[in-house]
Order: sequence, then C-alpha cells, then structure tokens
Amino acid sequence: MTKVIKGGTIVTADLTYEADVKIDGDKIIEIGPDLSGDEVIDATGCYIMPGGIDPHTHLEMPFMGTYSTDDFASGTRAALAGGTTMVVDFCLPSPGESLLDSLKVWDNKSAQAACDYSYHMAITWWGEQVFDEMKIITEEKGINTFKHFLAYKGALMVNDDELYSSFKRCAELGATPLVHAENGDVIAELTAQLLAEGNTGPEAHAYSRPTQVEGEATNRAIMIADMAGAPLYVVHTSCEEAHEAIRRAKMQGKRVWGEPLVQHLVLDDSEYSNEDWDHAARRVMSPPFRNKQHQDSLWAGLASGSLSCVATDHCAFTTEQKRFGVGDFSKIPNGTGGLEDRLPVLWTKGVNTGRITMNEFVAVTSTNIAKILNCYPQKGAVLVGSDADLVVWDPKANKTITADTQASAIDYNVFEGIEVTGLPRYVLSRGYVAVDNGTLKAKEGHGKFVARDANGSVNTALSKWKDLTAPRPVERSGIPATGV
Ligand code: DUC
Ligand code: ZN
Ligand code: ZN
Ligand code: ZN
Repeated sequence: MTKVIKGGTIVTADLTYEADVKIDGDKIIEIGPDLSGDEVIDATGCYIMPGGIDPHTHLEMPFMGTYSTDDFASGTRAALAGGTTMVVDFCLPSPGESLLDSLKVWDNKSAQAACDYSYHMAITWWGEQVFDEMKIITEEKGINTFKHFLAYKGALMVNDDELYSSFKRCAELGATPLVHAENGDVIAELTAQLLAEGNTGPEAHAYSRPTQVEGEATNRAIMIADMAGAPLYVVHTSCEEAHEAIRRAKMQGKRVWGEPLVQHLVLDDSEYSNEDWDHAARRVMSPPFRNKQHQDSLWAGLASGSLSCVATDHCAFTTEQKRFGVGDFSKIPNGTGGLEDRLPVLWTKGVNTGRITMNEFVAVTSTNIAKILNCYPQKGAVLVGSDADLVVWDPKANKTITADTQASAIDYNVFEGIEVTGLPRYVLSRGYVAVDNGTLKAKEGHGKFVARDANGSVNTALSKWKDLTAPRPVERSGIPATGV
C-alpha cells in the first residue's frame, strides 16, 4: 500500500518547491512531479514539511511531590494533533538511582506513545556507577545526550565538580551534554528571602529567578564544557543574558546551541501579575516568563541563527496540582504545556509576522534538532529514505486556542484565547495518518524508540590551544557536519 501526497509545496530547512511525495510503509520512497499511488492525500494549497520534533518534554515525570499529568499517551496525542511527530523526553533517575534502572521505568511509560520518541538521560548525581553506566547508555541504549540541572538545589542540582566530571565523560563518549542553566544556590537564597518577607504568591516565583541567575549559569556551563572539551546544548534559553553568552561562544568557535521555548517567545512576565492566583500559578515554570525585550532577543536569535531550536519543555500540571503552592510559591509545581500548540503558535507569531521565514521555521522546529541530536536524516527531512514523518500544513486554517478542545489531559491552556492561522491538515507518523483532514486518529503504542548514536570525538575546547592568537590546527577530526 503506497500513499502519495499530491498538489502541495514542499518546505524544508533550505528549499521551497512544488512536488509530490510518495510513501511506502514507514518511508518516503520518491519525490517528484505527477506521482501516483494506492491512496492520495490532497495537499492542494498546503505546505508539506518534516514533522515537528520537540527536543524537550517531561511526560509523567515525578517532580515537586507529584507527577506531570500528561503521560506518553496524552502527551503524544497532543504532539500529533499539533504536527509534532517525535518527542525527546527526559529519563530522570533520582539522586542515587541507577541510570539503567531509570531507563526501564521510562521504557514502561513510553510503551503508550503514539508518535516516535527518544530520551535524554539526566545526570542528577555523580559517582563511579554513573560514570560506568554512561558508557552503556551511549554505546548500547541509543542515547547520546545527558542533561544536567544547575537549579533545584537539594533535589536534582549538580555542583560544578560533578558537572565538570560528567562533561568530561560526555566528551570521551562523543555524547552531548545538556544544561538547565539557572544558579540554584542564588535561587535558594532569593526564595528564602522572599518568603521571609511575606511574598508568597506566584509573582514572587519570577522575582526568585531573575535573568542574571540564568546568564551566570549559562556562561559557567559554557566555560566548563569548553574546559572539558565537550559541546553544549542549553535548554530553555529565556533571556538576553543567556543568549549573549551563547552568541559569544558561537563566535569564538565553540559548538554551543540554545533552545528557546515557544512559551518564552510569546508569553511575557505580565502573566504573573494577573490577580487571579490560578492564572498566574498555571504559568509558573523555570525559567519564568520574561519581558518583551528578552522576547525580541530570542526572536532575533532564531532569525540570525544564534539560537537553534524551539521546544516546549512540556511539563503539564492541573490546576489542582498547582494549588499545592497556595501560601508558598516555591511549592507550585514548575511547568507549562505547549506540545499541541508549538507549531501553530510559532507559525502565527513568527512566520505570519515576518519574524522568521518558513524555511527557518522548519529548521528550528525539526531539522536543526534532528542534526544536533544525531537522528538526521531519518528524522527532520523530506528526503527519499527518510521516515515518513510529515505534516501537510494549511496556512489558511485558523482557530482560537482553548483547553476545551485540546488533547492534553490538563484543565487549562497557557495560550488560551490566542488566535492561530496555520494548522496541520494531515499528520503522518512513519506513514500512519495520525491527523486525517483535521481529525486526530492517534494510535496508542504506534510510537517507536529512535536510537541516536554518539557523535564521535567532538572536541570544541579552544582553551586547549592556550594562546588564541597563535596559529591553530586547521583539522578537527570526527566533527559531525551539523552546520547549525
Ligand atoms: N522547568 C519546569 O518549569 N518544569 C520542569 C523542569 C524545569 O526545568
Ligand atoms: Zn529545565
Ligand atoms: Zn485566567
Ligand atoms: Zn525541562
């Protein structure tokens, strides 16, 4: 049984052209004019793009005394409904727990996935066992990315000595470290001070995490990665201070990538002064929403290429869960949703306004992510041989976002009331039509794990050359040609 997507315009990270796409089973088998097949999918007036990849989700994650409510079933339904065909979730061992044991827990959860998925492994503690297991994770389990928290002191946070050790291990293994860059020590001090002064409401969450804590931690992680000889992926870059550190690192030739969230691009810190406690608490996440200047900086980064990917950090809690923090903002579970809305909101606020081009849209929502995480061109591409993870995008379709109709299992939506123009008409997940002329037909358990090999001996440590003005070696072997 072959399928042909006919009459559309293919939009990739670097090209826009008219052609049909033929699919056999899981794969794209032909691209060209006037193709025929057993089944026709009408793309008249639409763009055919690689399915979105969300590089940053937390599905059914144990966190702050509860579990995030969207699991792999509802989370991947939401993903597909919005044109995202792959998610990369964080496998999160508790401090002291074996990485391999934690992986088994995640494999159980992800059995429900309706779209393809992969994992980052979190390093929440350090020791010989972690050192040894990182090799097995990289070489046998298809995970080439390790996440580190510089925030959440006393829980998930690692110290600089642990960070340096883990980054060095990543460099040895050809893996890429990820960092949640906020200074957890300073946040703990500010939180205690705010609570002592009687600032207990959700707005104080933002005061406890100013942009400086993110700028400092981002720069620190970049310098430590450089000394360790590792590349670095900075998750949820939300402010100019962090963006500046990433820009500078890139200009110096360091292989560093920044990932803004669609929430930070579109929603600002005025949300926290809403007098409705629930409204503000539902938007509590870390880093918090920022002001318009920071949003402008993030948009400029996407256009110029100094920021590489747009994610959601989808970590959805119900209003009831958010109310754990009534009387103490530090107990509000941190996290917001966005899986279903990432592509329509970014298209509406980015492409339709001229802030980014359609090709840049594809790059930052799919192709760059697949390249950096090393699953390109299986994912993130419209090429013969690539997985048939495709979106037929109707740029004229519109709706008003509302929780009433969302696939996510929570009872609100942080984008409630925003009008979007540009929605998926069809979404194909490895050839399976998961959105059919606008109707969601996600199939629980259809999703498969995407193994991602190590990148090889990536070494970006400029500091190894000591004198930056001296002639430098030109050849750097084993560097993947990511170009992003
Ligand atoms: N930030 C959040 O808001 N939620 C999950 C974890 C994180 O870093
Ligand atoms: Zn984080
Ligand atoms: Zn409200
Ligand atoms: Zn996260």
